[in-house]
Amino acid sequence: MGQKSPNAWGLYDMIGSVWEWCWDWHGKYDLTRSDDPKGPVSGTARIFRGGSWNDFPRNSRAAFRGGDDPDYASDAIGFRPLRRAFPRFSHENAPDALSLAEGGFAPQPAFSDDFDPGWSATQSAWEVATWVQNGGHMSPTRARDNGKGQLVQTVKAGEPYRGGSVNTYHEFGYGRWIARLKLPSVPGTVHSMFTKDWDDRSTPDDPHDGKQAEVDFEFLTYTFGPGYGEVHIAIHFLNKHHSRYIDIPLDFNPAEDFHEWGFDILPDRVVWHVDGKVIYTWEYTDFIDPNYEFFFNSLTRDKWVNGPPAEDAHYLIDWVKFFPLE
Ligand SMILES: [Ca+2]
Ligand SMILES: [Ca+2]
Ligand SMILES: [Ca+2]
Repeated sequence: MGQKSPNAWGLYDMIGSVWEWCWDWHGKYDLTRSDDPKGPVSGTARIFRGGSWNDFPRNSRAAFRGGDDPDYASDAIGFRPLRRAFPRFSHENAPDALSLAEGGFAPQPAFSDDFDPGWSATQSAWEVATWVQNGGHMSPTRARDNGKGQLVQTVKAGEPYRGGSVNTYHEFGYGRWIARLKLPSVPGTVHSMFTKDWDDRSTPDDPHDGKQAEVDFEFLTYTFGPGYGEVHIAIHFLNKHHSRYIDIPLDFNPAEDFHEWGFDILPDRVVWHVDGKVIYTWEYTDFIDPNYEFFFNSLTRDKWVNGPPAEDAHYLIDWVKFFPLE
C-alpha cells in the first residue's frame, strides 16, 4: 500500500488491485454535469471503479466503471473505508458568532424559560413526551424540575431504551436558539437540543403530521474525557428525504461546566455555536422553514452509543432563549 504516487487529491492506490464500490447508482451520465457526476437517485446496480488485478491496463483507471447488484461479491471488488478527519473546535481560534444586532435578530427573546423552582411541564409552553422517540420510551419522570432553577433530564443506570424529552407547544421560524447546558459524563447516553417539525399544529386532529425536518445538537457522552468531547450536529431535510451530519471534536469536555450552546436557523444556512464562538456553518438551498417545535431530550440505546449507562446520567438545562430573525 502507498508505494506508488498519490493522485491529485493525495489518495493512494485508487486504481488496480480491486475495483472500489462507489455510492452512485448505475445510469446514464448527466450531460449537464461532467464534474463529479452523482448518478441517478435510485437504481438496481451500484457503480465500481478503478479496475482490478484481473483487468487489462486500459481498464485500470478511475473513469472506467462497472456496476452490479450491491449484494454481489467477488475477489476483484472491494471498498475503501473512510474516516472523517475534522479539525478540532477551539474557543481560541473559532470565529465569533454574529451579535444579535449583526445577525438581524430581535434584541429581546420571543420565547424563554429559566426553569425556575416550581416549573411544570403542564404549563402552556411545554409538553413532556410520553411516546417513543428514537426507539426509546420517554417517561415524564425523566424530565422534571430539580428545584434549583434547572430542568433535569435523566437516563437511569441499566434501564434500556428509556429517557426524557420536552418540546414546545408552539412552532417557531427563523432565528437564534441559545441554551445554557451542562452534560453528564456518563457514557452510553445521548442528550440533545434540537428542532423538529413533529406536528403540524394547524391540524389538531392528527398530532404527528409534521414534515420531520430537524436541526440537531446531540452530545455524545461516550466521547467525553479530560479537556475533550464530541458533539454530533445534523440536519434532516423535509420529510427526512436525506440528512447531513458530522461529529465535531471540541477543545473542552461539555460535562465539566455549563456552556451556552446555540444555533441560528436562517433561510440559507444553519450556524452552530458555543459560548458565542462558531462551531460549524452549513449552507443549503433546499431546507424550508418548516414551523418546527423545539426539543430537549435524553435517551439511551445500544446502537451508536453502547447504552444503557452504568450510572444515572443527568442533563442540566439552566435556561433557553429564542431570538427571532427580524
Ligand atoms: Ca410543527
Ligand atoms: Ca397536527
Ligand atoms: Ca435557570
